[in-house]
Amino acid sequence: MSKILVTGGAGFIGSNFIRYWLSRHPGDEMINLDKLTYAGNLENLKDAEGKPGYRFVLGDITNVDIVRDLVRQCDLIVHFAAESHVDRSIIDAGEFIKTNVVGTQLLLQAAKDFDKRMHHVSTDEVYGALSLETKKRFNEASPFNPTSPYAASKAASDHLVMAYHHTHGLSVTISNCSNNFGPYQFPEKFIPLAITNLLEGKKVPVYGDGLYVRDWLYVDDHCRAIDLILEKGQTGQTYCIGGMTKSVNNLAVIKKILKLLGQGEEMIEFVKDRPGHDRRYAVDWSRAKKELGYRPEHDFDEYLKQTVEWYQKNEPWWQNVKSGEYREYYQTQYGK
Ligand code: NAD
Ligand code: TDX
Repeated sequence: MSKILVTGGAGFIGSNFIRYWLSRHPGDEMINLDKLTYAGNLENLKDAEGKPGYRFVLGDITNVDIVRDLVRQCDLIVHFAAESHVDRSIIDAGEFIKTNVVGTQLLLQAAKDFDKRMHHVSTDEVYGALSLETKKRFNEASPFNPTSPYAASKAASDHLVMAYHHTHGLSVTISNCSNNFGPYQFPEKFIPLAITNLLEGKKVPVYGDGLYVRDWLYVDDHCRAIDLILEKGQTGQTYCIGGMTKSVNNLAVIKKILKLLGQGEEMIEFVKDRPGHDRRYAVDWSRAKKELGYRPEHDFDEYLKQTVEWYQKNEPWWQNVKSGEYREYYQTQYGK
């Protein structure tokens, strides 16, 4: 039986991870430390509340006292908490540096002082962009070349994790995964933004020419990959985790969603491109396959359909999320 400190468990991937873990590892204890920023939502965890072994703590990973107190109490840290949206980091990167870099360092320091293991959840964006002309994929040996302030803050946090391992022998693992999709994803990210806009009768903003490629990973595949890393991963090792899509660009994703919702291409609105927009991400997950037995099991088209259905069935969830602070942000971005 383990006692796991999950940071950022009220966000998209963290809440799916807590649900995944509680159903597969009954008997384990989980403490969810989350600041509840605009992206954190306890509605994501209604089914976990009241389960034996689950406890929520409202707090900031940059608060050294809270971090040390909770790290001391647990066996293992699974670190999701982050500012996660590239567009926000382009507007102002301040919170990204505080949470993603300083917060990660405080967790590492506490893990070192209390001799705990830490798994750090990171992104393929640390490796920069691939071109459309090659078939190359990122792997664990790819050089870091982050291009957005978000990616730079995650790259800095990955370096810190490895530096604590190298210098102090801290027991760490890292997962660098591709774009996740699935239920409870905040509708500022492309897929849930597109679905919820269309359900509201609004157009979908497509940046630039729409020919940007992402390697879509269903969130449950990501949760299973983390489970495998915790079970079999080697300390000091990074694992690249990708999904089942071969090569699908944003326009193709939108067309699939439009078809699922029975709507036409007039709902696509080409808008100004994201500054510094990375053309393509693709992940080679062969190390995870070889060492952990990982392979993605959720087909993109099938789980895109299920994700669309989830947003159709859970309108009160996203209507609530799309109000307030998020609406103000959206209005300043798109003027509507
Ligand atoms: P999210 O934005 O949905 O959730 C982030 C959570 O962290 C929220 O609950 C928020 O309240 C919490 N948080 C933010 N700052 C905090 C702080 N200072 N203290 C405590 N809690 C804080 O993010 P997500 O999409 O679930 O991503 C989770 C992790 O996975 C992040 O580290 C992200 O970089 C990484 N990642 C995400 C994706 C993706 O496609 N979403 C892909 C690769 C890696
Ligand atoms: O309105 C939009 N229109 C659009 O064309 C939005 C929000 C996005 N896009 C494009 C930009 C990207 O090419 O869609 C693609 C996906 O965009 P995001 O959902 O913002 O994801 P991305 O920038 O690829 O980063 C995501 O994957 C890696 C997560 O947000 C990161 O947290 C993760 O590390």
